[in-house]
Amino acid sequence: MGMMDGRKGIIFGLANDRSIAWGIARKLRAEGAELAFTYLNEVFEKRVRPLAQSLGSEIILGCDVAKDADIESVFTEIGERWGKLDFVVHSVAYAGREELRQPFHHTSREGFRVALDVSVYSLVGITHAALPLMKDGGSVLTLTYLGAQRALPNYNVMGVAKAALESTVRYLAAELGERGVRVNAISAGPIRTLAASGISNFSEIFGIMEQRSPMHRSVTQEEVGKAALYLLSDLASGVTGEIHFVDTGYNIVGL
Ligand code: NAD
Ligand code: 0WE
Repeated sequence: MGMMDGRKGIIFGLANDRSIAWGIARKLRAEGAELAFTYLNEVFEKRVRPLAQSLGSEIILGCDVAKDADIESVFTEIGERWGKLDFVVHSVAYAGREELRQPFHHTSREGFRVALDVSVYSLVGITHAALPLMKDGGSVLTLTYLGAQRALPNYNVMGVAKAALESTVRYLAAELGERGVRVNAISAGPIRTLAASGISNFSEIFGIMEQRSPMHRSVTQEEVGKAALYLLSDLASGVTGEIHFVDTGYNIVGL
């Protein structure tokens, strides 16, 4: 008897077995959820398809979240195959490599636009498209980072995007509560994933987590998965609009 038996959901943002989305997917599947996955393009498809299949998934679709038509066709397909949807996991973010390297005041208009389009607007577009399928209510979850609330070195336009994402969570939650659709975010501590690779001072960031966080260690994909299970399941039936930190307590300390 799983906590998610009979529940169907779609996960955006699986890239490989280090993705936060993978930690979430495994937990949801272990509790009986039926999962659909999307991947960005053929490069990602090669990794995503076998992972998704290993969790018994049959719906594995391409979707560039910067394209309205892609989002639309994903939910048309889900509608035809499942006819309903219980949850959505949005685990997608992107900013141009340059924007995370240069000083923040160098951010280009196009770099700003792309970061907010892919990392923030996508949650609006996806939630809108999912709504008609969430007939018995539903739960939407996204991933954010402390850089939304504090100015952190190099996070730059992604911090601005995450601030907008957290606000988007509140506006969606306020509006969709009466339809029984909850919208929340997990603010995860730093985790070594594809999106974290190529960030020059990542080892330093890990060292700081180990030194300064109340639990003196970093978080794991599995720990984010467990919190996601809570927010996506009936356990969190009274929780919406929340930014829930899963960061070994780092956000609460000052020094
Ligand atoms: P990841 O690289 O495994 O996942 C990011 C995903 O975004 C990839 O699957 C990529 O294909 C997808 N993506 C990028 N542009 C896209 C587009 N246009 N259309 C569709 N998909 C697109 O890395 P991750 O660390 O698991 O990131 C997942 C989420 O977690 C992101 O929102 C990230 O900001 C957030 N997060 C990460 C950390 C961390 O330290 N790794 C901490 C807090 C929050
Ligand atoms: O949200 C993120 C990463 C998001 C991300 C990462 C990349 C790297 C590759 C978005 N876009 C890109 N574009 C690329 O070209 N995190 C929370 C992980 C992260 O990223 C940082 C961090 C941390 C932590 C960037 C600078 C400083 C710290």
